[in-house]
Amino acid sequence: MAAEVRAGLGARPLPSLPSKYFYDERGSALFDAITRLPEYYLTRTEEALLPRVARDAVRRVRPHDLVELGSGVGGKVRTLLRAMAEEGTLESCTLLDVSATSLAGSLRQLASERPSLRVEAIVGDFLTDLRAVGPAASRLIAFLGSTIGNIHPQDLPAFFRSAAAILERGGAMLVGLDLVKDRARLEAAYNDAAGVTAEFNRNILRVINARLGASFDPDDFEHVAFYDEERAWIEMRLRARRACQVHVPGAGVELALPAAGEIRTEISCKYTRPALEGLVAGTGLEIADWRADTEELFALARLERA
Ligand code: SAH
Ligand code: AVI
Repeated sequence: MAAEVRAGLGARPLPSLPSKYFYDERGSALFDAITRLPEYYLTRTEEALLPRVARDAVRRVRPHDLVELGSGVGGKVRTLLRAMAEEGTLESCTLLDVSATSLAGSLRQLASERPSLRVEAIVGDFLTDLRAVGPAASRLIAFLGSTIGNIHPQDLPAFFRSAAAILERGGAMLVGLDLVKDRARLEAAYNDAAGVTAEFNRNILRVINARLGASFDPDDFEHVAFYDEERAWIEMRLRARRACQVHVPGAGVELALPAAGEIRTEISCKYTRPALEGLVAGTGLEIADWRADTEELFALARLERA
Protein backbone atom coordinates (compact mmCIF):
# COMPACT_ATOMS: atom_id res chain seq x y z
CA MET A 1 0.00 0.00 0.00
CA ALA A 2 2.80 2.43 0.92
CA ALA A 3 4.46 1.95 -2.49
CA GLU A 4 1.17 2.38 -4.39
CA VAL A 5 0.25 5.54 -2.47
CA ARG A 6 3.77 6.95 -2.89
CA ALA A 7 3.65 6.36 -6.66
CA GLY A 8 0.12 7.76 -6.95
CA LEU A 9 0.65 10.93 -4.91
CA GLY A 10 3.97 11.49 -6.69
CA ALA A 11 2.34 11.46 -10.15
CA ARG A 12 2.31 14.80 -12.02
CA PRO A 13 0.53 16.76 -13.32
CA LEU A 14 -2.26 14.91 -11.48
CA PRO A 15 -1.61 13.05 -8.20
CA SER A 16 -3.84 10.01 -7.73
CA LEU A 17 -4.88 7.38 -5.20
CA PRO A 18 -5.81 3.76 -6.08
CA SER A 19 -9.61 3.44 -5.92
CA LYS A 20 -9.44 0.08 -4.11
CA TYR A 21 -8.66 2.07 -0.94
CA PHE A 22 -12.21 3.44 -0.72
CA TYR A 23 -13.41 0.19 0.78
CA ASP A 24 -12.83 0.02 4.52
CA GLU A 25 -15.96 -0.80 6.53
CA ARG A 26 -17.33 2.75 6.22
CA GLY A 27 -16.48 2.97 2.52
CA SER A 28 -18.16 -0.36 1.79
CA ALA A 29 -21.28 0.81 3.67
CA LEU A 30 -21.25 4.10 1.73
CA PHE A 31 -20.98 2.21 -1.55
CA ASP A 32 -23.92 0.06 -0.46
CA ALA A 33 -25.91 3.27 0.16
CA ILE A 34 -24.91 4.53 -3.32
CA THR A 35 -26.43 1.41 -4.90
CA ARG A 36 -29.84 2.47 -3.55
CA LEU A 37 -29.69 6.13 -4.71
CA PRO A 38 -32.28 7.19 -7.31
CA GLU A 39 -29.54 8.57 -9.60
CA TYR A 40 -27.38 5.40 -9.44
CA TYR A 41 -29.20 3.24 -12.02
CA LEU A 42 -26.32 0.74 -12.36
CA THR A 43 -27.05 -1.72 -9.55
CA ARG A 44 -30.80 -2.03 -9.99
CA THR A 45 -30.46 -2.37 -13.77
CA GLU A 46 -27.92 -5.16 -13.40
CA GLU A 47 -29.98 -6.88 -10.69
CA ALA A 48 -32.97 -6.94 -13.06
CA LEU A 49 -30.89 -8.59 -15.81
CA LEU A 50 -29.00 -11.02 -13.59
CA PRO A 51 -31.43 -13.88 -12.77
CA ARG A 52 -32.02 -14.76 -16.43
CA VAL A 53 -28.42 -14.24 -17.51
CA ALA A 54 -27.22 -16.34 -14.56
CA ARG A 55 -29.60 -19.18 -15.39
CA ASP A 56 -28.53 -19.19 -19.05
CA ALA A 57 -24.83 -19.10 -18.09
CA VAL A 58 -25.29 -21.99 -15.64
CA ARG A 59 -27.12 -24.07 -18.26
CA ARG A 60 -24.32 -23.45 -20.73
CA VAL A 61 -21.27 -23.84 -18.42
CA ARG A 62 -22.72 -26.27 -15.80
CA PRO A 63 -20.29 -24.83 -13.22
CA HIS A 64 -19.50 -26.67 -9.98
CA ASP A 65 -17.50 -23.70 -8.76
CA LEU A 66 -18.33 -19.99 -8.57
CA VAL A 67 -15.65 -17.31 -8.17
CA GLU A 68 -16.83 -13.77 -7.47
CA LEU A 69 -14.31 -10.94 -7.85
CA GLY A 70 -14.98 -7.75 -5.86
CA SER A 71 -17.95 -9.42 -4.20
CA GLY A 72 -18.53 -6.57 -1.70
CA VAL A 73 -21.52 -6.60 0.62
CA GLY A 74 -24.11 -7.14 -2.10
CA GLY A 75 -26.42 -10.09 -2.60
CA LYS A 76 -25.66 -10.90 -6.23
CA VAL A 77 -23.73 -14.01 -5.20
CA ARG A 78 -27.00 -15.43 -3.85
CA THR A 79 -28.68 -15.05 -7.26
CA LEU A 80 -25.79 -16.90 -8.88
CA LEU A 81 -25.69 -19.64 -6.25
CA ARG A 82 -29.44 -20.12 -6.52
CA ALA A 83 -29.13 -20.57 -10.29
CA MET A 84 -26.40 -23.20 -9.75
CA ALA A 85 -28.37 -24.99 -7.02
CA GLU A 86 -31.48 -25.10 -9.21
CA GLU A 87 -29.51 -26.77 -12.01
CA GLY A 88 -27.93 -29.15 -9.48
CA THR A 89 -24.33 -28.12 -10.26
CA LEU A 90 -23.34 -26.16 -7.13
CA GLU A 91 -20.38 -27.44 -5.06
CA SER A 92 -18.06 -24.58 -4.07
CA CYS A 93 -17.62 -20.84 -4.09
CA THR A 94 -14.67 -18.47 -3.73
CA LEU A 95 -15.04 -14.76 -2.96
CA LEU A 96 -12.11 -12.41 -3.61
CA ASP A 97 -12.15 -8.81 -2.40
CA VAL A 98 -9.74 -6.25 -0.94
CA SER A 99 -12.20 -5.62 1.88
CA ALA A 100 -11.78 -8.13 4.72
CA THR A 101 -14.86 -6.83 6.52
CA SER A 102 -17.07 -7.28 3.44
CA LEU A 103 -15.76 -10.82 3.04
CA ALA A 104 -16.41 -11.63 6.71
CA GLY A 105 -20.02 -10.46 6.36
CA SER A 106 -20.56 -12.52 3.20
CA LEU A 107 -19.02 -15.61 4.84
CA ARG A 108 -21.36 -15.30 7.82
CA GLN A 109 -24.38 -14.96 5.56
CA LEU A 110 -23.42 -17.88 3.31
CA ALA A 111 -22.68 -20.11 6.31
CA SER A 112 -26.20 -19.58 7.62
CA GLU A 113 -27.97 -19.80 4.23
CA ARG A 114 -25.97 -22.61 2.62
CA PRO A 115 -24.28 -24.57 5.44
CA SER A 116 -23.14 -27.41 3.16
CA LEU A 117 -21.47 -25.14 0.59
CA ARG A 118 -17.65 -25.13 0.49
CA VAL A 119 -16.75 -21.42 0.67
CA GLU A 120 -13.34 -19.81 0.51
CA ALA A 121 -12.61 -16.11 1.00
CA ILE A 122 -9.47 -14.45 -0.34
CA VAL A 123 -8.44 -10.97 0.75
CA GLY A 124 -6.62 -9.76 -2.34
CA ASP A 125 -6.41 -7.60 -5.43
CA PHE A 126 -8.08 -8.98 -8.54
CA LEU A 127 -5.37 -7.36 -10.69
CA THR A 128 -2.49 -9.18 -9.01
CA ASP A 129 -3.82 -12.07 -6.94
CA LEU A 130 -5.93 -14.29 -9.21
CA ARG A 131 -3.26 -16.98 -8.92
CA ALA A 132 -4.42 -17.46 -5.31
CA VAL A 133 -7.63 -18.96 -6.72
CA GLY A 134 -7.04 -22.70 -7.06
CA PRO A 135 -7.93 -24.79 -10.12
CA ALA A 136 -11.47 -26.06 -10.75
CA ALA A 137 -12.71 -28.20 -13.61
CA SER A 138 -15.92 -26.34 -14.23
CA ARG A 139 -16.07 -22.73 -13.15
CA LEU A 140 -18.07 -19.56 -13.57
CA ILE A 141 -16.37 -16.27 -12.63
CA ALA A 142 -18.61 -13.31 -11.77
CA PHE A 143 -17.25 -9.78 -12.06
CA LEU A 144 -20.30 -7.64 -11.56
CA GLY A 145 -21.42 -4.14 -10.72
CA SER A 146 -19.29 -2.43 -13.41
CA THR A 147 -16.24 -2.88 -11.17
CA ILE A 148 -14.36 -3.68 -14.40
CA GLY A 149 -14.87 0.02 -15.17
CA ASN A 150 -12.55 0.91 -12.30
CA ILE A 151 -9.65 -0.84 -14.09
CA HIS A 152 -7.64 1.30 -16.52
CA PRO A 153 -8.31 0.00 -20.06
CA GLN A 154 -4.56 -0.47 -20.61
CA ASP A 155 -4.53 -3.01 -17.76
CA LEU A 156 -7.55 -4.98 -19.00
CA PRO A 157 -5.87 -7.34 -21.50
CA ALA A 158 -3.51 -8.61 -18.75
CA PHE A 159 -6.47 -8.97 -16.38
CA PHE A 160 -8.41 -11.00 -18.98
CA ARG A 161 -5.38 -13.25 -19.52
CA SER A 162 -5.10 -13.94 -15.80
CA ALA A 163 -8.84 -14.65 -15.61
CA ALA A 164 -8.56 -17.04 -18.58
CA ALA A 165 -5.74 -18.82 -16.71
CA ILE A 166 -8.10 -19.84 -13.86
CA LEU A 167 -10.75 -21.13 -16.28
CA GLU A 168 -10.62 -24.58 -17.84
CA ARG A 169 -12.08 -25.06 -21.32
CA GLY A 170 -15.84 -24.49 -21.14
CA GLY A 171 -15.56 -22.07 -18.22
CA ALA A 172 -16.88 -18.54 -18.47
CA MET A 173 -16.81 -15.11 -16.85
CA LEU A 174 -19.90 -12.92 -16.45
CA VAL A 175 -18.96 -9.24 -16.58
CA GLY A 176 -21.25 -6.34 -15.66
CA LEU A 177 -20.60 -3.21 -17.76
CA ASP A 178 -21.99 0.28 -17.52
CA LEU A 179 -22.65 1.49 -21.07
CA VAL A 180 -21.73 4.73 -22.85
CA LYS A 181 -24.70 7.09 -22.66
CA ASP A 182 -25.56 10.77 -22.40
CA ARG A 183 -23.39 12.90 -20.18
CA ALA A 184 -26.25 14.21 -18.00
CA ARG A 185 -27.36 10.73 -16.93
CA LEU A 186 -23.79 9.63 -16.21
CA GLU A 187 -22.80 12.73 -14.30
CA ALA A 188 -25.99 12.64 -12.19
CA ALA A 189 -25.13 9.08 -11.09
CA TYR A 190 -21.80 10.31 -9.67
CA ASN A 191 -23.07 13.64 -8.26
CA ASP A 192 -26.11 12.54 -6.26
CA ALA A 193 -28.27 15.15 -4.60
CA ALA A 194 -27.91 13.56 -1.15
CA GLY A 195 -24.10 13.83 -1.26
CA VAL A 196 -23.43 10.13 -0.55
CA THR A 197 -20.94 9.82 -3.43
CA ALA A 198 -19.10 12.91 -2.14
CA GLU A 199 -18.78 11.26 1.28
CA PHE A 200 -17.64 7.99 -0.35
CA ASN A 201 -15.02 9.93 -2.33
CA ARG A 202 -13.67 11.71 0.77
CA ASN A 203 -13.59 8.39 2.65
CA ILE A 204 -10.42 7.41 0.80
CA LEU A 205 -8.60 10.16 2.74
CA ARG A 206 -9.78 8.71 6.06
CA VAL A 207 -8.46 5.30 4.96
CA ILE A 208 -5.05 6.79 4.06
CA ASN A 209 -5.03 8.61 7.43
CA ALA A 210 -5.89 5.42 9.36
CA ARG A 211 -3.50 3.09 7.54
CA LEU A 212 -0.55 5.33 6.74
CA GLY A 213 -0.81 7.93 9.51
CA ALA A 214 -1.59 10.70 7.02
CA SER A 215 -2.83 14.17 7.98
CA PHE A 216 -5.56 14.73 5.37
CA ASP A 217 -8.54 16.75 6.65
CA PRO A 218 -11.42 15.38 4.52
CA ASP A 219 -13.34 18.65 5.06
CA ASP A 220 -10.61 20.48 3.13
CA PHE A 221 -11.65 18.64 -0.04
CA GLU A 222 -14.64 18.92 -2.33
CA HIS A 223 -15.99 16.12 -4.48
CA VAL A 224 -15.59 16.42 -8.26
CA ALA A 225 -16.97 13.92 -10.82
CA PHE A 226 -17.20 14.54 -14.56
CA TYR A 227 -17.55 12.52 -17.77
CA ASP A 228 -14.51 12.52 -20.05
CA GLU A 229 -16.17 11.74 -23.35
CA GLU A 230 -12.95 11.07 -25.24
CA ARG A 231 -11.83 8.40 -22.78
CA ALA A 232 -15.41 7.25 -22.12
CA TRP A 233 -14.92 7.36 -18.37
CA ILE A 234 -16.25 9.13 -15.33
CA GLU A 235 -13.38 10.57 -13.38
CA MET A 236 -13.65 11.32 -9.67
CA ARG A 237 -11.31 13.76 -8.02
CA LEU A 238 -10.91 15.54 -4.69
CA ARG A 239 -10.23 19.28 -5.01
CA ALA A 240 -8.47 21.18 -2.20
CA ARG A 241 -10.64 24.02 -0.90
CA ARG A 242 -7.44 25.80 0.22
CA ALA A 243 -3.69 25.26 -0.07
CA CYS A 244 -2.65 22.35 2.15
CA GLN A 245 0.46 20.53 3.23
CA VAL A 246 -0.20 16.84 3.87
CA HIS A 247 2.17 14.39 5.62
CA VAL A 248 1.86 10.69 4.80
CA PRO A 249 4.54 9.19 7.06
CA GLY A 250 3.62 5.57 6.29
CA ALA A 251 4.41 6.18 2.62
CA GLY A 252 7.25 8.67 3.16
CA VAL A 253 5.33 11.38 1.30
CA GLU A 254 5.01 15.14 1.84
CA LEU A 255 2.31 16.51 -0.45
CA ALA A 256 1.92 20.23 -1.08
CA LEU A 257 -1.38 21.00 -2.79
CA PRO A 258 -2.25 24.52 -3.94
CA ALA A 259 -5.81 25.83 -3.49
CA ALA A 260 -7.99 24.03 -6.12
CA GLY A 261 -5.25 21.39 -6.55
CA GLU A 262 -6.74 17.98 -7.38
CA ILE A 263 -6.16 14.30 -6.63
CA ARG A 264 -7.69 11.68 -8.94
CA THR A 265 -9.41 8.97 -6.90
CA GLU A 266 -11.25 6.85 -9.47
CA ILE A 267 -11.99 6.22 -13.11
CA SER A 268 -15.19 4.44 -14.03
CA CYS A 269 -15.07 3.37 -17.67
CA LYS A 270 -18.22 3.15 -19.77
CA TYR A 271 -18.31 0.52 -22.49
CA THR A 272 -19.76 -0.40 -25.86
CA ARG A 273 -19.63 -3.93 -27.23
CA PRO A 274 -16.98 -3.04 -29.88
CA ALA A 275 -14.79 -1.37 -27.22
CA LEU A 276 -14.92 -4.49 -25.05
CA GLU A 277 -14.28 -6.73 -28.08
CA GLY A 278 -11.11 -4.75 -28.82
CA LEU A 279 -9.79 -5.27 -25.28
CA VAL A 280 -10.73 -8.96 -25.09
CA ALA A 281 -9.14 -9.83 -28.47
CA GLY A 282 -6.12 -12.10 -28.16
CA THR A 283 -6.47 -12.67 -24.40
CA GLY A 284 -7.84 -16.23 -24.53
CA LEU A 285 -11.41 -15.06 -23.93
CA GLU A 286 -14.17 -14.06 -26.36
CA ILE A 287 -17.61 -12.49 -26.00
CA ALA A 288 -20.14 -15.34 -26.23
CA ASP A 289 -23.22 -13.42 -25.12
CA TRP A 290 -24.23 -9.80 -24.51
CA ARG A 291 -27.46 -8.78 -22.76
CA ALA A 292 -28.52 -5.20 -22.12
CA ASP A 293 -31.72 -3.71 -20.69
CA THR A 294 -34.16 -2.11 -23.16
CA GLU A 295 -32.81 1.39 -22.41
CA GLU A 296 -29.24 0.12 -23.05
CA LEU A 297 -28.00 1.49 -19.73
CA PHE A 298 -26.08 -1.59 -18.58
CA ALA A 299 -24.95 -4.90 -20.06
CA LEU A 300 -23.95 -8.33 -18.84
CA ALA A 301 -21.38 -9.96 -21.12
CA ARG A 302 -20.49 -13.65 -20.97
CA LEU A 303 -16.86 -14.20 -21.88
CA GLU A 304 -15.84 -17.77 -22.67
CA ARG A 305 -12.46 -19.46 -23.10
CA ALA A 306 -11.68 -18.99 -26.79
N1 SAH B 1 -19.85 -6.69 -6.67
C1 SAH B 1 -20.60 -5.75 -5.83
C2 SAH B 1 -19.70 -4.70 -5.17
C3 SAH B 1 -19.11 -3.67 -6.10
S1 SAH B 1 -18.19 -2.45 -5.20
C4 SAH B 1 -21.68 -5.14 -6.65
O1 SAH B 1 -21.80 -5.50 -7.81
O2 SAH B 1 -22.45 -4.31 -6.15
C5 SAH B 1 -16.55 -2.92 -5.67
C6 SAH B 1 -16.02 -4.04 -4.82
O3 SAH B 1 -14.77 -4.44 -5.34
C7 SAH B 1 -15.79 -3.64 -3.36
O4 SAH B 1 -16.24 -4.66 -2.53
C8 SAH B 1 -14.28 -3.46 -3.26
O5 SAH B 1 -13.80 -3.77 -1.98
C9 SAH B 1 -13.79 -4.41 -4.32
N2 SAH B 1 -12.54 -3.99 -4.98
C10 SAH B 1 -12.26 -2.79 -5.52
N3 SAH B 1 -11.03 -2.81 -6.09
C11 SAH B 1 -10.54 -4.07 -5.89
C12 SAH B 1 -9.33 -4.72 -6.25
N4 SAH B 1 -8.38 -4.09 -6.95
N5 SAH B 1 -9.18 -6.03 -5.92
C13 SAH B 1 -10.15 -6.68 -5.21
N6 SAH B 1 -11.31 -6.12 -4.83
C14 SAH B 1 -11.50 -4.83 -5.17
C1 AVI C 1 -17.65 -0.11 -7.67
N1 AVI C 1 -17.73 0.74 -8.83
C2 AVI C 1 -18.22 0.02 -10.00
C3 AVI C 1 -18.46 2.00 -8.61
C4 AVI C 1 -18.54 2.80 -9.94
O1 AVI C 1 -19.65 3.19 -10.30
O2 AVI C 1 -17.51 2.97 -10.59
C5 AVI C 1 -17.83 2.84 -7.54
C6 AVI C 1 -18.49 4.19 -7.40
N2 AVI C 1 -17.86 5.33 -7.48
C7 AVI C 1 -18.73 6.30 -7.33
N3 AVI C 1 -19.94 5.79 -7.19
C8 AVI C 1 -19.81 4.46 -7.21
